[in-house]
Amino acid sequence: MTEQKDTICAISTPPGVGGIAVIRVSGDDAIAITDTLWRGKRLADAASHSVHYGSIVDAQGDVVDDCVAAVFRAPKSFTGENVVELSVHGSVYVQKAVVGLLVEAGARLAEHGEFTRRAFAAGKMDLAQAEGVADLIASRSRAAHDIAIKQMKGGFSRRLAAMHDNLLELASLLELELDFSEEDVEFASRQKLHAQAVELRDEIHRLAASFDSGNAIKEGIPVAIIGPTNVGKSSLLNALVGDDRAIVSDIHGTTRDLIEDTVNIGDFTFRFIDTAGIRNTDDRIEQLGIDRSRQAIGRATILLHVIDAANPQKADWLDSIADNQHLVAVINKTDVASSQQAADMIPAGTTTVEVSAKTSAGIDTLRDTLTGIAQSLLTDPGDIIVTNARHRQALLNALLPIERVITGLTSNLSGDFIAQDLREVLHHLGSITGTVTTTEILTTIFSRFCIGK
Ligand SMILES: Nc1nc2c(ncn2[C@@H]2O[C@H](COP(=O)(O)OP(=O)(O)OP(=O)(O)O)[C@@H](O)[C@H]2O)c(=O)[nH]1
Ligand SMILES: [Mg+2]
Repeated sequence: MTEQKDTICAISTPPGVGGIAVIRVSGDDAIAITDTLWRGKRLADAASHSVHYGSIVDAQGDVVDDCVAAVFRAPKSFTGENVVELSVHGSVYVQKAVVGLLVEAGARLAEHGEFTRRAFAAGKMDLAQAEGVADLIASRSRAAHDIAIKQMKGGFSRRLAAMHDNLLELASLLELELDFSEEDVEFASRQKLHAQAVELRDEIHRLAASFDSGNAIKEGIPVAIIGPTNVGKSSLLNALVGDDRAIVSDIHGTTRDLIEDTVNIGDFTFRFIDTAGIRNTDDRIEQLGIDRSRQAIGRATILLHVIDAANPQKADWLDSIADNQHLVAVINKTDVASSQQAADMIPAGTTTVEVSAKTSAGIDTLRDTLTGIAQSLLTDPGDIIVTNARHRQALLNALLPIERVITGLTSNLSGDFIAQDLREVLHHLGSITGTVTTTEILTTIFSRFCIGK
């Protein structure tokens, strides 16, 4: 794979006006190109990792802005190439003018994620770490940030490397067995190899399964607010997000469609989904809304089952809840009615919170209950959690051949067949960190990054 080595430039700070904007230049000629529009101490003479005050001038020699240039020389830079970072005043005009001058001087506008792609090509980080950088930039909560920074710092990559080593050891033990097969000597006990393969399979399985929680933490944990009409679901959404997000009225069937809002509580981002009240209806539009409510049940990590204390009713959808979903019964309107009758209808063992969406009584307790559940999604806070769909797919792809390895070892299959399956496992795990990859895969991954990253 050949990576282009031309010099690229881009505005690395967000679009719009700010106090300062950073323009990044990277490539063999980054320093020489910047020097052509630089007035101040020649950057070509500057040491690596040094900062300089000077001006940017246009073709006529007129000053566009005063700025600070930071110089990083290859290979000790983010991309491994010569890099100049210009901190200019954050005017949109200045930012565009400086980029325009850099392009006139021979740089090219960077594509999405091109700086990080070059860092990957230079071996500064592997693919999983590069994706961690993107997740870190996108993180909105402490929990999402913690997972991203662990990935960026190589936590996941180290775990994969350990698995890679174990697989190689398995393969080499099998090869030994093959080399001496004529002599009828068994070098590695198949039982031991089997135990090792099972351990690897369980690890791959655990990592793949952690995606559901990981993705929920990254994107916002989906919490569906479900119940009959008029129980106060929309009022509860408004109380939880602290805003008049959904229309509230005493008319049954007010909410017709899913209404979502995202809010941070504690270390987590939650995505609340208010739904149409479930009841029998002849109204076609309302029925379409109720169908969506039932679909929302299937997609939620947490279900808030809202019950009206003054008018508790049985729910027909409780049976459809999956094992990995968390149910919380929320008895609402406790400001006007006793919760006793409602509590009697809730299946034993269900987490129950009594609230009044109207007065906000109990809402803090409900928030605590939600963060408690979110915390439990991180089974072991120190453990690796997969948040990237590409990584999960690669892990699932690796599960099939590792299962074949296990069956092969129990059924005394010849070592060379097993070794072939082992290689396939290695291939899929390697695709996560990018030891095996193609230009198309790289282009797809980095196109999701922002320009200037
Ligand atoms: N007293 C009291 N009234 C409440 C409370 N919560 C909601 N209400 C009232 O109950 C009625 C229904 O509230 P909504 O939030 O619209 O109920 P909903 O479950 O979203 O109803 P649908 O959208 O029709 O399914 C409104 O008149 C609210 O003011 C509460 O805690 N106490
Ligand atoms: Mg409603």
